[in-house]
Amino acid sequence: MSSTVRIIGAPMDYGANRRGVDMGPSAIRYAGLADELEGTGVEPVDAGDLLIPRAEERDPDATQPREGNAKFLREVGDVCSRLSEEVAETLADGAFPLVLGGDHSVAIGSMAGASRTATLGAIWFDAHADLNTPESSPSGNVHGMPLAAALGRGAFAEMEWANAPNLREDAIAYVGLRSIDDREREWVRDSEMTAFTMADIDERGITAVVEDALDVATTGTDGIHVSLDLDWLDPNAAPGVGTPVRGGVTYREAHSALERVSVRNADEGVLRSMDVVEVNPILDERNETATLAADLTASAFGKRIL
Ligand code: EXY
Ligand code: MN
Ligand code: MN
Ligand code: MN
Repeated sequence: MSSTVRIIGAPMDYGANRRGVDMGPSAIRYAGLADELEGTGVEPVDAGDLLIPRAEERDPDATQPREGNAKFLREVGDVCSRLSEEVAETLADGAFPLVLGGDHSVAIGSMAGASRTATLGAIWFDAHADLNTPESSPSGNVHGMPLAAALGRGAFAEMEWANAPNLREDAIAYVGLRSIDDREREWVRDSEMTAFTMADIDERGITAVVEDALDVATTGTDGIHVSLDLDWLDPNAAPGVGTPVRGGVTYREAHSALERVSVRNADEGVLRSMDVVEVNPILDERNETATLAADLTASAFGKRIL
């Protein structure tokens, strides 16, 4: 892994149903992300934020389902196309792209950029499956669709900007899944992806599950994308998210998971890109979810107690 970590802010909330997630990048920076990263020995370089017009400045009709059943899909496409360029350029420069969301639809851009010139696996730390298509989505919110977009499913098959060209479906692992729509359940079961639910974590422990997820994501790939949705954690630990789901991983389990990622990365250099998403400061308590996001990110880069 490169020792330069380029922080790319993507303050986008077009894909979420609750406003405020566009403040995520600022909140995570204020929580001390750069210092935390520096403490692990990497060199953080802040590339600033992508310029993203507020939703109110865009077509008011876009708040209504459009293009199938997806709100603001054109706007998400514009942001993700630019983000994909940034990520690809960061990798070409020999640096590591760390994307701060924003709602989870930013991952469409992260993975498109990270898979341009390399075969990519992914670990999806999330309560949700994020596998809806514009056709299946119950909400029309694109943050419930990034994996379907990256894999070119449903209407996304026609949207080149959304597809992650060398993302391997059989190298995608969910960790901590616990909220899934009926169609998504069928699709996850029929897919080549591997799903570790909260029940697997209860039964086997977080360490064993994350090791298996790392095996899945690194097999047959050049590197992995880690997507960290803060609603993966239990709302007790991470209250500042738009779609909280009870029964998530604890504060300590989350640290342990990202520490496993960093150990494997130190041994094998497996990390290629990462995004940290869904932090909503309006819903947070004293910036604690953003602080946790910064801390967990540092854990992925090797932060240790001793
Ligand atoms: N499955 C639901 C939907 O598609 O509307 C909820 C998705 C929430 C997605 C959050 C960010 O991970
Ligand atoms: Mn450059
Ligand atoms: Mn998500
Ligand atoms: Mn989620």
